[in-house]
Amino acid sequence: MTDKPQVAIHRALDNFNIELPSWGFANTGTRFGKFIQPAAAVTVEDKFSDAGQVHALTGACPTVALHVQWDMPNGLKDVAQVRRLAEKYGVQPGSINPNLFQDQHYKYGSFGNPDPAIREVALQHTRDSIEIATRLESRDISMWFADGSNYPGTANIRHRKQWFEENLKATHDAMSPGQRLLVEYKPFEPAFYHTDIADWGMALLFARTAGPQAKVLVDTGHHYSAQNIEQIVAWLLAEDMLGGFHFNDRRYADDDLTLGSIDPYQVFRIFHEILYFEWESGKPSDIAYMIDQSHNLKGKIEAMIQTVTMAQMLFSKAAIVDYPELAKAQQACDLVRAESLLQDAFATDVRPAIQDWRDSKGLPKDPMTTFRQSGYLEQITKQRAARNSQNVSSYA
Ligand code: RM4
Ligand code: MN
Ligand code: MN
Repeated sequence: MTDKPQVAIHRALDNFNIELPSWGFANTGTRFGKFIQPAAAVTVEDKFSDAGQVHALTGACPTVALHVQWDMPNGLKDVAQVRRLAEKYGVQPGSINPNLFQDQHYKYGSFGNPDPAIREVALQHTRDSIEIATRLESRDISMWFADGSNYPGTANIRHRKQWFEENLKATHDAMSPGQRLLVEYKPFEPAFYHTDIADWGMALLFARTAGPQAKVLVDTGHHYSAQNIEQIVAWLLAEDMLGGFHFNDRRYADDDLTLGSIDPYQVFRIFHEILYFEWESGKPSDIAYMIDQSHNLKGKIEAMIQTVTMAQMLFSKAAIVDYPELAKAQQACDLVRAESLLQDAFATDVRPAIQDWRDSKGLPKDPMTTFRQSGYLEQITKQRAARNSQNVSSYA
């Protein structure tokens, strides 16, 4: 590798942070059941502790996303504790995720519920979440809705759209100037006929209606097979509407598999569109990179380390595409040359340069091996096994 790519990789990694999901450290499962891991996080303190480990080993995860109901069940009363944990474990609260899908009253929806009283409950929870974000100095309020319907004819799709617009505007009005509202979309699940925010176009329209601080959140798992996600990314960048990512990989649906485990080239192409945009426009993009994965079978901390190092690798590969040459080849319609420039970057072994970067930051060269040798997993397994053994779930 010449000097130039090495420099590009170091610069790219200096600017690349990725947020960890608190829920990725807890016991989760499929709808058919949970396989309990003795080392899984039980309390919010465990989650901060585990996230702190991943950050200490990778240097790339200074924040942890919080799901209000799971991590702060007492709402504002839990703020002081979360601040204390952030201080203790060296990871700050990141995006705040209101939970509008779990409580019994959301059976027929939250912002799209035909009952105005329930829409108001959902809005109030969202306002409380914004207040939590303010007190925790979190910038992003990240909204995912399970709203939708299961059978044709059972919901007034246009009315629901309007109710969403009203509540999203009210949400936007409740934010302070520095905050952002991230609107996530998903084509199906848990609703299987229609979902109120089913794709990026709907999320974009809602974000535009809500106000200037609203942007779209792209969860890579929330697309139909074969959909061109990097084109969506390029369009959102061009519209200045790309707010953040939830990264995970998929084979069939919203599988929440480890990033890059199925299709690393796709993640590379997404990063490429972002970095190409930055090079061409001369301005940095303002994107919250977040992980949205919860591993049911893999060890949770190991899976997170795997994810972060994979993200760093694919981001580094995207950072060494020869942009001036690519622009020339595209302009000249030299298809093979243009395509090869991407393929050459993707084929480059960037691991030595990444190890070098880690070394320069005083980080372990190989975070996974260091984690495995650290004894942390054995220690938490001992501490948490008894509490986790109480945790059982079944489908029916
Ligand atoms: C959803 C969506 C949300 C996440 C929940 C747990 O499918 O991806 O972002 O918060 O799962
Ligand atoms: Mn998500
Ligand atoms: Mn999802």
